[in-house]
Amino acid sequence: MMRSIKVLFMLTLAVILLAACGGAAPAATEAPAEEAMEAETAAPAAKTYADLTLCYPQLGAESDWRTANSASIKQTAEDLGFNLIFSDAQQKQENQISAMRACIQQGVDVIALPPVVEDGWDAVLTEAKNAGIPVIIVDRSVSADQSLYAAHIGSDMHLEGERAAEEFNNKFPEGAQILELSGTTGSGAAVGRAEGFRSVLDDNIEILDSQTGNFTRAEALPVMQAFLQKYEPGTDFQGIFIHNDDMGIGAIEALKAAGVEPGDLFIVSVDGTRGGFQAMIDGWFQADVECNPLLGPQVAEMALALANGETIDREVLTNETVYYPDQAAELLPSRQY
Ligand code: GYE
Repeated sequence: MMRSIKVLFMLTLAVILLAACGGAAPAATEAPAEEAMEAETAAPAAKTYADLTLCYPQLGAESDWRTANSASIKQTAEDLGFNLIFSDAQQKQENQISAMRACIQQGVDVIALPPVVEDGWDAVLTEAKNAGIPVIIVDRSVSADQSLYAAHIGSDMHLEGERAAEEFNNKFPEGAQILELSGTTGSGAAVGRAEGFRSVLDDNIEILDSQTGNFTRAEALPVMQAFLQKYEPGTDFQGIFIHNDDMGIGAIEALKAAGVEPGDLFIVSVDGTRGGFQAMIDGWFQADVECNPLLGPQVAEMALALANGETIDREVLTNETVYYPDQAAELLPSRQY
């Protein structure tokens, strides 16, 4: 009896000791090691919007178009629940570049860049590429090699220019002289619109002068005033092609002050903002070529796809039209920007 108690005691002691010394350890550590191996080889779980950080180094706040574009990306971030790093470069490329560098430093998932001008992006795009951060070029284009960015989402600026030219061709079959108030020098929007315009404009329509108003109301006003010092409206020129509605609104101020009446000149603008619609209702613009700023949802969708390594379309163009004064009053209340 005594002996069997002793054996039992010894056995119990052995079990306790074994456990304490880690005798059971091999079995316990082997299992997690196997799991870890499996986790390494299995595909990582797909990212959702909750895991996504998107950097949007906005180029500025120069126009109603831009305000609507910023609002669209911010609203989309709120609706879908991704983390948005937003900045405003005040139309300065160097500010956009530093904002991008800060985002690269932070290791964001994707950068969506609306570039203020076309040239000068190679260095920072290469930095993003080397860091493994895909870049979507939004709105305006860049001249950098396509291998340096993932895709472009935006409008066909060349087509917008062509559409504007068609309005002048239809209005002036006998020819005319016109002025051009162009957008930011070197920007994809201004370059594309100017080229598209010239590629379709009839030979008998002469562009008497072209100056930039940098896409703002404030800068367009003195440019229009200077035009009016040089050229007599109606006599020297019959129309104006204006690269965006905000500059159009600035120009209207100068025209009003000079005693020009709505309809005296044939004015075609671009964007289709509420301000542009009002200018059509008031008789100042005879056509407004649409350029849609509400790109947030498309940008977000592509950013998530890129973050998950999916293949995407390299060029996504926005579907657009031309608006005329006869629809303006009816459509104005439903305009979102
Ligand atoms: O037309 C103008 C804005 O790049 C398409 O920029 C955009 C242009 C737009 O300032 O209003």
